[in-house]
Amino acid sequence: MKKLIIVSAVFCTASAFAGAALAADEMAGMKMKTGAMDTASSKDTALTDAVIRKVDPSTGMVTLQHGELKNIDMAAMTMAYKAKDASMIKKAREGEKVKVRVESVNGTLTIVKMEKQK
Ligand SMILES: [Cu+2]
Repeated sequence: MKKLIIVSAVFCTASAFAGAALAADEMAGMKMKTGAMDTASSKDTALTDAVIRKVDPSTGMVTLQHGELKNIDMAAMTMAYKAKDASMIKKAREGEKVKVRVESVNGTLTIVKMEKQK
Protein backbone atom coordinates (compact mmCIF):
# COMPACT_ATOMS: atom_id res chain seq x y z
CA MET A 1 0.00 0.00 0.00
CA LYS A 2 2.75 2.39 0.93
CA LYS A 3 4.54 1.55 -2.29
CA LEU A 4 1.41 2.40 -4.30
CA ILE A 5 1.20 5.84 -2.75
CA ILE A 6 4.82 6.56 -3.58
CA VAL A 7 4.30 5.49 -7.19
CA SER A 8 1.29 7.82 -7.47
CA ALA A 9 3.27 10.71 -6.07
CA VAL A 10 6.07 10.17 -8.55
CA PHE A 11 3.56 9.95 -11.35
CA CYS A 12 2.04 13.19 -10.18
CA THR A 13 5.35 15.02 -10.40
CA ALA A 14 6.21 13.51 -13.76
CA SER A 15 2.90 14.54 -15.27
CA ALA A 16 3.57 18.14 -14.34
CA PHE A 17 6.13 18.15 -17.10
CA ALA A 18 4.08 16.11 -19.53
CA GLY A 19 1.04 18.25 -18.79
CA ALA A 20 -1.03 15.36 -20.10
CA ALA A 21 -4.78 15.12 -19.73
CA LEU A 22 -4.19 11.38 -19.93
CA ALA A 23 -3.06 11.58 -16.33
CA ALA A 24 -6.48 12.75 -15.18
CA ASP A 25 -7.81 9.41 -13.97
CA GLU A 26 -4.69 8.44 -12.09
CA MET A 27 -4.42 11.88 -10.54
CA ALA A 28 -8.03 11.79 -9.39
CA GLY A 29 -7.26 8.64 -7.44
CA MET A 30 -4.24 10.21 -5.82
CA LYS A 31 -4.38 10.38 -2.06
CA MET A 32 -2.13 12.62 -0.06
CA LYS A 33 -2.00 12.82 3.72
CA THR A 34 -5.78 12.87 4.04
CA GLY A 35 -5.99 12.73 7.84
CA ALA A 36 -4.01 15.83 8.80
CA MET A 37 -5.15 17.76 5.77
CA ASP A 38 -8.87 17.63 6.50
CA THR A 39 -8.37 19.44 9.79
CA ALA A 40 -6.26 22.13 8.15
CA SER A 41 -8.61 22.75 5.25
CA SER A 42 -11.59 23.46 7.50
CA LYS A 43 -9.89 26.58 8.83
CA ASP A 44 -7.72 27.64 5.95
CA THR A 45 -9.59 28.77 2.83
CA ALA A 46 -6.76 30.45 0.93
CA LEU A 47 -7.13 30.71 -2.85
CA THR A 48 -4.30 29.96 -5.26
CA ASP A 49 -3.63 31.60 -8.63
CA ALA A 50 -4.13 29.31 -11.60
CA VAL A 51 -4.64 29.34 -15.37
CA ILE A 52 -7.27 27.09 -16.93
CA ARG A 53 -5.52 24.90 -19.51
CA LYS A 54 -8.27 22.48 -20.46
CA VAL A 55 -11.95 21.98 -19.71
CA ASP A 56 -13.46 18.53 -20.29
CA PRO A 57 -17.26 18.51 -19.81
CA SER A 58 -17.44 14.76 -20.56
CA THR A 59 -15.36 13.87 -17.50
CA GLY A 60 -15.99 16.97 -15.37
CA MET A 61 -12.26 17.59 -15.19
CA VAL A 62 -10.48 20.93 -15.42
CA THR A 63 -6.74 21.04 -16.06
CA LEU A 64 -5.11 23.84 -14.09
CA GLN A 65 -1.64 25.30 -14.27
CA HIS A 66 -1.48 26.29 -10.63
CA GLY A 67 0.75 27.64 -7.90
CA GLU A 68 1.49 25.66 -4.76
CA LEU A 69 -1.62 24.19 -3.14
CA LYS A 70 -0.43 24.04 0.45
CA ASN A 71 -3.55 22.49 1.95
CA ILE A 72 -3.25 19.36 -0.19
CA ASP A 73 0.54 19.31 -0.19
CA MET A 74 0.72 19.86 -3.95
CA ALA A 75 3.59 21.68 -5.60
CA ALA A 76 3.01 24.10 -8.47
CA MET A 77 2.20 22.07 -11.56
CA THR A 78 -0.22 21.50 -14.42
CA MET A 79 -2.76 18.87 -13.44
CA ALA A 80 -6.39 17.90 -13.95
CA TYR A 81 -8.82 18.23 -11.06
CA LYS A 82 -12.47 17.34 -10.67
CA ALA A 83 -14.76 20.37 -10.88
CA LYS A 84 -17.20 20.75 -8.00
CA ASP A 85 -20.25 20.75 -10.29
CA ALA A 86 -21.54 21.29 -13.83
CA SER A 87 -21.96 25.04 -13.41
CA MET A 88 -18.25 25.39 -12.66
CA ILE A 89 -17.45 23.49 -15.88
CA LYS A 90 -19.80 25.76 -17.85
CA LYS A 91 -18.17 28.93 -16.55
CA ALA A 92 -14.60 27.71 -17.02
CA ARG A 93 -12.81 29.07 -20.09
CA GLU A 94 -9.51 27.76 -21.38
CA GLY A 95 -6.74 30.33 -20.99
CA GLU A 96 -8.57 32.23 -18.26
CA LYS A 97 -6.72 33.35 -15.14
CA VAL A 98 -8.50 32.27 -12.00
CA LYS A 99 -8.10 31.79 -8.28
CA VAL A 100 -8.94 28.34 -7.03
CA ARG A 101 -9.46 26.34 -3.88
CA VAL A 102 -8.74 22.62 -4.27
CA GLU A 103 -9.64 20.22 -1.48
CA SER A 104 -9.73 16.47 -1.07
CA VAL A 105 -13.41 15.52 -1.11
CA ASN A 106 -13.85 11.84 -0.21
CA GLY A 107 -10.34 11.23 -1.49
CA THR A 108 -10.85 13.04 -4.82
CA LEU A 109 -8.99 16.28 -5.40
CA THR A 110 -11.82 18.65 -6.20
CA ILE A 111 -11.95 22.31 -7.21
CA VAL A 112 -14.40 23.56 -4.58
CA LYS A 113 -14.09 27.23 -5.51
CA MET A 114 -13.06 29.02 -8.70
CA GLU A 115 -13.24 32.74 -9.31
CA LYS A 116 -11.91 35.00 -12.06
CA GLN A 117 -8.80 37.01 -11.29
CA LYS A 118 -9.52 40.72 -11.26
CU1 LIG B 1 -0.31 16.74 -8.93
